[in-house]
Amino acid sequence: MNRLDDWLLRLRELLAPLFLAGALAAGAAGTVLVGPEHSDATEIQVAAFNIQVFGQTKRGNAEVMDVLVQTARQFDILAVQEVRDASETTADFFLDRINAGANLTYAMVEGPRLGRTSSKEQYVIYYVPAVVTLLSSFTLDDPDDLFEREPLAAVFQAGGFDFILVVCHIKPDAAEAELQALAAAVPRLLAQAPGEQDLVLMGDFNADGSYLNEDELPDIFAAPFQIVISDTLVTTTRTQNTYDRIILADGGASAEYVAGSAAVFLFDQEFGLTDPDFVRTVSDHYPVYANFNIDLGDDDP
Ligand SMILES: [Ca+2]
Ligand SMILES: [Ca+2]
Ligand SMILES: [Ca+2]
Ligand SMILES: [Ca+2]
Repeated sequence: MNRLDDWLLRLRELLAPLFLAGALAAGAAGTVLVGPEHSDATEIQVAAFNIQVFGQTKRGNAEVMDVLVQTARQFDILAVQEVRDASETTADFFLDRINAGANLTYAMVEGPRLGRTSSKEQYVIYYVPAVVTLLSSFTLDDPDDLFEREPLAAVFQAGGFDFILVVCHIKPDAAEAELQALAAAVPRLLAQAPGEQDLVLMGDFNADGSYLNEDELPDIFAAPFQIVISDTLVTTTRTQNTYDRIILADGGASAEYVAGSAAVFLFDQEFGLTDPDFVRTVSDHYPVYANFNIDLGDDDP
């Protein structure tokens, strides 16, 4: 690389946040955003994002970090999967970056490093305490080792909406078995928050393509489940698959769910990113999100 190229690259890195800010201000695509940067008192926006091998290498890429930070700030809650860092510093690093210059401060719930091999992954749920209160959190007990990465759950309250958020990164090669285990675990998840009826399951469920015939998903999550990220949506940057899902359990959260709000956050379109290689460097997944009313009053029994 010659000195001019080097200088241009550095300039681009320095200016990247400005371009992103401009794209945000312009509201590039048609997404209806109600997250903390968009101050909506009646709804919250809850997202899940597999940030593909999110560790020291990725966090060292300033342009990628700008996209991740600007993406996180769109949402009141962001459930991140695939934090992979043996030093366990990346979750804090990302939190510090999100909060540097944010309008509202974020906090986080961090799960343990999970996995059957030396390749471990962590779930980290980022949230805005001024909007949502964290009541409790736990990792699901997995005594029979049904999950490669057992789900992390967090009980949140926002206005009149209290709910259990469950994030899980389903193992691709065991998608059907792990999803059945997740559906079967719902009574145990609900039991951790007595009286709570609202359960939101979200994450990279690998629920499409060669890993799972998506026609089988409604069988695994039969009524009263509601699959709000539906089969035609594309949630990856490399394929046409619907790996990432949001599923509402027991119907309780359906009352607060804003009908039709579940969608994919196309960060490339939102931020005007046109280089597909760069987009894929950010992640092989897009975030998925859904909006919930918080001003309806608590309808739990
Ligand atoms: Ca396990
Ligand atoms: Ca509730
Ligand atoms: Ca699909
Ligand atoms: Ca409810």
